[in-house]
Amino acid sequence: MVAAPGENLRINGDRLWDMLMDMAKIGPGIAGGNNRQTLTDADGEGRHLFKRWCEAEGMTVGVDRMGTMFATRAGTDPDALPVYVGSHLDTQPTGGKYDGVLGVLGALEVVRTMNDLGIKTKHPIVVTNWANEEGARFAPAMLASGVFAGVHSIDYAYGRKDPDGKTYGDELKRIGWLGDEEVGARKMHAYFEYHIEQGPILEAENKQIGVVTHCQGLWWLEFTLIGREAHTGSTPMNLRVNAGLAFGRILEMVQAGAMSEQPGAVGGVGQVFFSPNSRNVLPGKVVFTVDIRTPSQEKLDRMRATIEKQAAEICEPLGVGCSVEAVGHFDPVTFDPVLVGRVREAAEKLGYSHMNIISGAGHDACWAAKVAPSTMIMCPCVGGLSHNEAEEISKEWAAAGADVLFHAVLETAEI
Ligand code: HGY
Ligand code: MN
Ligand code: MN
Ligand code: MN
Repeated sequence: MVAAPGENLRINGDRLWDMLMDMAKIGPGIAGGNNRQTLTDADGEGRHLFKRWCEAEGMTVGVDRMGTMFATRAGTDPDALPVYVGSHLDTQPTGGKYDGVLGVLGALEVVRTMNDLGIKTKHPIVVTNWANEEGARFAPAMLASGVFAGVHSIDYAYGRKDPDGKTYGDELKRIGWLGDEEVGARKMHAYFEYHIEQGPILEAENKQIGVVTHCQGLWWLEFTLIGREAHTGSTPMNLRVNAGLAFGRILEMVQAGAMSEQPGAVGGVGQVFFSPNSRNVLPGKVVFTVDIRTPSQEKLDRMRATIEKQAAEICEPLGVGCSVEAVGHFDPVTFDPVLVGRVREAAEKLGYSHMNIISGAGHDACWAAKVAPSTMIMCPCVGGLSHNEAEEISKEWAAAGADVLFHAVLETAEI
């Protein structure tokens, strides 16, 4: 039965939910979420499950030299560039079940629905699982899509180290997902990414769909502070070279800086390493990453300059050495207005409440937008919570966004 893309065409929400719950069983966390970090054995297991599901739908699965997976559903015009639809299966160490996963499996559900309905598209459809989106184990985030877009070299990527000193390149080989495709050789007609909002706006505004027009820009600034290891009990306060104190003051400064740039700016620290990290030793070295983000290019660059200047002013009187390296960055992104329009039209055609939204989190779509017309679709998440094992969405929200994805992709891939 070949169906035309009428108003009533919907994906199979129960099947999508079952896929999400089956994938969530791989790399379980300790509090109901997931720990399926990039290039761990659990990531490898999730990749195999995804590959099996794609091949069962008649798709062919290619893998590139960064480990990104591309599952292709053939189109009727072999010369037509494919429509890519993807996100990521890797998670934070205490991640939720839906961040990234909803986009990859939502894309697969779109293909399953096309197969159910006997729909043939002119452009092929490529369901994509980008490697290392999270940047939790190997910084920066969106590493593989960054190499794909020509932002990072593959040698830089292969050399990135996790906290145990293991390299991306070695771990990719170890789990057996080093592919043979040249990274970035593939050309895209368009790129769609479906993702949970990871913020509170859609739920608070009681909207089912986020029509994502932009993504805010980001800097990840990795500071290394050098103090002097000393006894916390016998070292007088005036003789301390206290890198831990400098860290605390810089953290307070980042907070105040972000608050001074309201509305629409965030800043904070999620990761810090004290060395030797012993209760009764003043740290000789403190390494931490400042994460700042805002949709405004001007604010983003001002915040970076201010933080670096004031960090040096904090460290100098304490005698603490201070160096900084930018380990992650992208400028604010504007998504493709034609594709954004198709998302909005699909939501309207399907009768879903919707609103324009700027993405607070970074996504592979931010780098895809450098090489092809790209956009995103968002669904709400409970309490706006994400990067937390308690991350939650409803089956209805998941299905509504996938319905919109289905129609926007169908419109772009052409029947
Ligand atoms: O950091 C981010 O925004 C994404 O979750 N990697
Ligand atoms: Mn994500
Ligand atoms: Mn994430
Ligand atoms: Mn820039």
